[in-house]
Amino acid sequence: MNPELNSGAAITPSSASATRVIKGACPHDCPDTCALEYHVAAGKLIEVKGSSTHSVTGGVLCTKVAKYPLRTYHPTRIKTPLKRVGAKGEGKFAPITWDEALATIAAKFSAIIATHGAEAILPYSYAGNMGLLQYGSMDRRFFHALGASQLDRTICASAGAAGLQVTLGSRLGMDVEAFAESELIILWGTNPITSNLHLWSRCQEAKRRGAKLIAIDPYRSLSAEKCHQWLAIKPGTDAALALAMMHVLIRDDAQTQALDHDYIDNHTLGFDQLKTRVADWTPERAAAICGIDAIEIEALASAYGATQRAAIRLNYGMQRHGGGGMAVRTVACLPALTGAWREASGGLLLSTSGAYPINSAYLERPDLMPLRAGKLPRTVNMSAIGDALNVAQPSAAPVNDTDSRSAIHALFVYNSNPAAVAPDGNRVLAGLARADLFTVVHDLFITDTARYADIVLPATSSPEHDDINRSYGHYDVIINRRAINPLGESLANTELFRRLARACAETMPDNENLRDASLNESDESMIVNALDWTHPTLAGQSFETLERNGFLRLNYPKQNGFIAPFANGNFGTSSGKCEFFSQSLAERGLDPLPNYTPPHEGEESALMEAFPLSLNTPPARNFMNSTFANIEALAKPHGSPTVQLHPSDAAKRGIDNGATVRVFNRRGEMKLAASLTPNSREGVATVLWGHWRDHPGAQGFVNDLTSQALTDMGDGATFYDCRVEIELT
Ligand SMILES: Nc1nc2c(c(=O)[nH]1)N[C@H]1C(S)=C(S)[C@@H](COP(=O)(O)OP(=O)(O)OC[C@H]3O[C@@H](n4cnc5c(=O)[nH]c(N)nc54)[C@H](O)[C@@H]3O)O[C@H]1N2
Ligand SMILES: Nc1nc2c(c(=O)[nH]1)N[C@H]1C(S)=C(S)[C@@H](COP(=O)(O)OP(=O)(O)OC[C@H]3O[C@@H](n4cnc5c(=O)[nH]c(N)nc54)[C@H](O)[C@@H]3O)O[C@H]1N2
Ligand code: SF4
Ligand SMILES: [Mo]
Repeated sequence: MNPELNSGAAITPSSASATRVIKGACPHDCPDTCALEYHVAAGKLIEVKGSSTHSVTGGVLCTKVAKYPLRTYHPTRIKTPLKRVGAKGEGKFAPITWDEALATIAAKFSAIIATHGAEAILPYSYAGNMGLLQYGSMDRRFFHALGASQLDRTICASAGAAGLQVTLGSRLGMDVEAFAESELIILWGTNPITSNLHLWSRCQEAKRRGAKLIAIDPYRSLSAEKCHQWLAIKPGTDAALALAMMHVLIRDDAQTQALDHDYIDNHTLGFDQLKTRVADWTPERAAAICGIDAIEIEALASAYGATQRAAIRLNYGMQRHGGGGMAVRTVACLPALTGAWREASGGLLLSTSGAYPINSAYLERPDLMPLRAGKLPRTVNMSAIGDALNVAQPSAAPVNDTDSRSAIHALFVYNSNPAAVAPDGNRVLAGLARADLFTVVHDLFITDTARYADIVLPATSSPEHDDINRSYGHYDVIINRRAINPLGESLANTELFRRLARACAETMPDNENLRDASLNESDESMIVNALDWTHPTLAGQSFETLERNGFLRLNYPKQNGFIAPFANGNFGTSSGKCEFFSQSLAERGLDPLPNYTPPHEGEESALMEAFPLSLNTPPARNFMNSTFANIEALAKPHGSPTVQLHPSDAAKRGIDNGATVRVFNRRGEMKLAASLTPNSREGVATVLWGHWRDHPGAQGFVNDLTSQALTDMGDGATFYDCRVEIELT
C-alpha cells in the first residue's frame, strides 16, 4: 500500500475489532445513484450497504453493488502500472513504476504533438465512474490544456437528451418516488428490474395500490413479465405508436375529454399544427408499422387519456435507433396533451440529469483549449470510434491541422472500454491493433480494451477515492468519502491527470496552459466547488449539510411532497412551453413537429431480404455495461450468452432449442446457443449484453454486429437498430 501516491492523507486503520461506517455514492452508470455505507474494519472494506436514511435507496442495493468487496479485492485487480510485452490484443504485460509510466506517456505525447499536432491525441472516456470529479474534471482540464481532440460523448443518451431538450427544454422529469402513487404506469422501452431497481420498487407499490402497469417493448423483459400487459412493439417504431395515441386522444376528445385544454392553452406551443400532423396517424396506420393490433392502440390511448396520474417511464431502449431523438420527442408530447404533469405522480421520466447547478466550466476548464485560426480542436464522435481509428481522415475534419495530420496517433482510455462497448467491434479492434497507435488504458482490470494498450495504469474503486455525485434518476446530490486506502499503487482519475500534467509540462515547456494552477487543484477543493451553492435549487443547503447527511435534495416545485417540475408549466424551452412545434428544429432544417422516423435498418431497408431479423441487445441484470462480468459470483447466474429467438423464427431456420447458431451480418458474426422463447417477439433476436469478448460458450461478440450509424438528433449510437440473419452452424 502506498497511500502517499494519492492526494488525500493516508487512512490509518482503526483497531481490528471496530467497524467504521463511511458515506459513499454508487459511481456506476445507473439512474438510481444509491447512497452507500462503506463498512470498514482494520482498514478493509468488509461490506457495502444501502443507506436506510436516503429515501430513494431505502437501505436496498442491487446484487452487483451489494457484493462490492468482491470487485474491490478481486485477485485480477491491476496493482501497478504495466507496459505491453506481447502483441497488441495478446494481453501480456510487465510491471513498471509510475515514474516510468508517466515519463513514457509524456515523451510519447510530446513527440506526437511535434509531428502530428495535438489533435492526433484522443481521450476516450464515458461512465465507468459517474462522480462529478472522477467522470470529468482534472482529465478534461488536462486534455484541454494539451489541445487534444475533443470527444463527443454520445454512446448512451445524446439522442434522448436532444429529443427532450427541444420538447421540454431540459432534462427534468417525474420524481422517482412519486411513481408509487401513479394509477397507470407505462414502462416504455425500459426494464427497471434490471436497470432501475428503485423505480421498480415504486412501480410494485403502485401495483399493490391498484395501478395498471404496461410494458412497451419488443422483448418480454423481467419487468414486462410482471406487468399487466406487454405490448410487443417492433423495434424502432415507438414514435408511430405515440402519434396514433395522440390521434385517438384528439379525435375522441369531445366524448372522452381526455385533453386538458387549459394546460394546452397555457403551457404548450403548436397544438393546432400537432392536430393537423396526427390527423392521418390512425391506429390502423400505426398498427401496420408497429406490428401490434389497432385495437390495442385504441385501448392504450383511452386508458392513458382517462387517467390523471398516468406516468411514463421512458428509458433509452427506444432512442438507440436511427429515429431515436424523434421517438423520445414524440412520446414526450403526451403528458402535456392530457395535463398529466399537473400531479407529481403523472408525467414522464427519462432523465433528471439537467437538474443540477454544476459549475462545469470551472470543473472542465474549456477555456484552456488552444484556438488556432479562431477554432477549437476538432471533435470526434465516440460512437463512431471504429471509423475514427481507421480512416486517415476521420469524419469530423480536423480544424487545427493539415489533412495529412488528421489520423489519431494516441488514444487515452479511462472510465470506458471501447473494445467491448462501442459498436462495429471489428472496426474498433482493427483500429486498436494499429502498430502506429499509442494506447494508454486506465482501469481496474485488464479489460478487452486494455489488452491492446501499450501502457496500462491502475485505477481506484469508489471506496478508495473522494467524490460528489449527481443522479440521472432522482434529484439528490450524494457525497462519496474515501473509506480505504487505494489498492496497490492505484490512482484515482483526478490524481492521475494531476501527475500527468506535471510530467507533460516538463516535456512540453512551451505549453503554458499545462502549468495552469487549476491542474494542481486538490480533490477536496473541487468537491466543495463542483456545485453552485448560490443557485436557487440549493437555497438553504450548504456543503456542510451535504457532508453531515451524506446527501441532499434539490429544491424544485413540489406537489404532495414529491417534485413536480412541470405542474405549472415552466418548461425550459425559450417559449417556456412544451413545444409541440419547435422553431429550433425548423431552423436546423429538421421536421419541427413530432413524427415517425423509420430505423436505419428497419423493415423498409434494403437489408431486410438478406438480414430479416432485428437484433436487440439490452443489458443483463448482474452486469453494468461491461463492468462486473469478470466477477464470478455475478457472472455465474447468467451462464454463457445465448440468443433468444421466437419459436416461429427458429422453425423457419430449422433451429432447435440449445442448438449452436451463427448470428451474422456484413459487419460481423457471433456463434452461440439459441434459446427458443416467445419472449422475443417474432422477427427479433435478443442477446442480453455485458459479457466480455472471450466468454466461454460463445465465439465472436455482440458489438461486432452493431452499427456505427448515428441517430437523427444528438448524433447518438444506434445499438438496437441492427439487422442480422441466423443460421445453424
Ligand atoms: N443491471 C444493469 N443496470 C443498468 C445497466 C446495465 O448494463 N446493467 N446499464 C445502465 C445504463 S448505461 C443505462 S443507459 C440504462 C439503460 O436503461 P434502459 O434503457 O432502461 O435499459 P433496459 O432496462 O435494458 O431497457 C431497454 C429495453 O428497451 C427494449 N427495446 C429495445 N429496442 C426497443 C424499441 O425500439 N422500442 C421499445 N419500446 N423498447 C425497445 C429492450 O428490449 C429492453 O427491454 O441502464 C443502466 N442500468
Ligand atoms: N450492444 C450494446 N452495446 C452497448 C449498450 C447496449 O445496451 N448494447 N449500451 C451502451 C451504453 S448505454 C453505454 S452507457 C455504454 C457503456 O460504456 P462504458 O461507460 O464504457 O461502460 P462501463 O462498462 O460501465 O465502464 C467502462 C470501464 O470503466 C472502468 N472504471 C470504473 N471506474 C473507474 C474509475 O474510477 N477510473 C477509471 N479510469 N476507470 C474506471 C470499468 O472498470 C470499466 O472497464 O455501452 C454501450 N454499449
Ligand atoms: S448500480 Fe444502481 S441500483 Fe446498484 S447500487 Fe448502484 S445505483 Fe444502486
Ligand atoms: Mo448508458
